[in-house]
Amino acid sequence: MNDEVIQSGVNRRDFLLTAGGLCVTLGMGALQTGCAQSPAPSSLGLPPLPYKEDALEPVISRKTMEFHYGKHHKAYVDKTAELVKGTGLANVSFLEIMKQTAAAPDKTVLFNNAAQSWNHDFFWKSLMPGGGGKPEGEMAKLVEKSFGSFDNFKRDFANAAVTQFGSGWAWVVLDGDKLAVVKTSNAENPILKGQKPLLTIDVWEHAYYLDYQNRRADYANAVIDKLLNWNFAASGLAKA
Ligand code: MN3
Repeated sequence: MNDEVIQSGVNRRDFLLTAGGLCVTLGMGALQTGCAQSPAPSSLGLPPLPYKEDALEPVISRKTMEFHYGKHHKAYVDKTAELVKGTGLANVSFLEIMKQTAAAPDKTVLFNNAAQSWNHDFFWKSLMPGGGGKPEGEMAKLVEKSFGSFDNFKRDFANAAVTQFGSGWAWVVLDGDKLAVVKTSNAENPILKGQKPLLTIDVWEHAYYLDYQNRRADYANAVIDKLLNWNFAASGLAKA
């Protein structure tokens, strides 16, 4: 299945039935005349991976990515879209759904799926082929100021990933004027505690079991050393 189909769920060559009547598209670049615009795309689709499924090998295998992105992440997105139908949340972002349902006991399933959708998109952006190493510039200064040294940071981040009991996430967040390492259970997200996520590592077993089995520490250290996207973290800092 190509990216276009994955993202939209609709192949452009298909006949599209819109609110305005039958609308025929003739392929890429064809003019659509005499037919209504397609419905505004929901903001709740599966975001594209920022790299190919095999791009993180050997740290994370293509097989893991096929399941993790193509099955797990997609299932959270699909379930969210299903659950918001007919509610006032059908056209808002995963982040907004997460915020609006976090304190609603009767919306736990929606919260879990929306938060997991957001968390996974953020996780893919937290990684890059050829990543890892030390950050530069402002981020390097902030790491030093917050943890004392880059080695201390690495130790703390790996430790959070390893000691999160059961399913969850390890995060690097901006908390006030310093960085902090925190961990959350299941779908929980530090945004809900007023912290700004800059990087994350998924420590649900589905994230590493095919490649590392029970060796979560090996997975966490390999991700930190070889995949962390410090440019993405810096872009989050710039927006803070
Ligand atoms: Mn996951």
